[in-house]
Amino acid sequence: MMKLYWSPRTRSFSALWLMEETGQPYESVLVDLSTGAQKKPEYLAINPMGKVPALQDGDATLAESAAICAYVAERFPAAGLAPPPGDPKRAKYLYWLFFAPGCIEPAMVQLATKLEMSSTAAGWGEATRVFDVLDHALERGPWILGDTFSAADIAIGSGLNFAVKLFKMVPSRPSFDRYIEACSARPAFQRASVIAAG
Ligand SMILES: N[C@@H](CCC(=O)N[C@@H](CS)C(=O)NCC(=O)O)C(=O)O
Repeated sequence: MMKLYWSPRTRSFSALWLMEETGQPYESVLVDLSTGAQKKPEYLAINPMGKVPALQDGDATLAESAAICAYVAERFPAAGLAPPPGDPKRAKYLYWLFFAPGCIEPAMVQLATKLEMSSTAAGWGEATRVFDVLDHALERGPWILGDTFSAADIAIGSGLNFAVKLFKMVPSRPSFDRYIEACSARPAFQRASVIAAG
């Protein structure tokens, strides 16, 4: 059975939500960040970055929320969380799955910290443009691929929920509010929220 290492009120919510979407059994292992458990040698052997989430699947171990999304979506194809190779939607699926950690995440941190940075040097360019692009892509909805829900929505939706709704790091927009509402209405999201609340 897969082992998910996570901690409440962190980015590891996406991995909880993801596992709940698969309907597969998994063992949830709480990492107590307040005691520094994430920087202890036993945990660093799982994720040398000392961050949650991380996932163990037999001999396979990985971290990074978006990588976990990609891995689990492929591991359980019947859950329908990723358009398969050959499906024209796969290109945009991969694009948005990488856009989450590559552009949304750093843009969100940049807005929250008001860090000035050259948009040419920054791989995500201008933070406001990142959210303009996302806003435009979410206009049609309900999901980032249109009618198809995928693991990319878990990567993006949990980030937006965190940055827009919970921590107000990024100004809200009607498309973001609609999207967060659609994500939060999913039974798997709700089950994950109950687990995360302890
Ligand atoms: N890039 C990582 C970020 C993970 C991350 O930043 N986790 C934070 C919680 S939100 C953490 O574990 N912090 C503990 C620490 O830095 O000591 C991902 O997307 O999974």
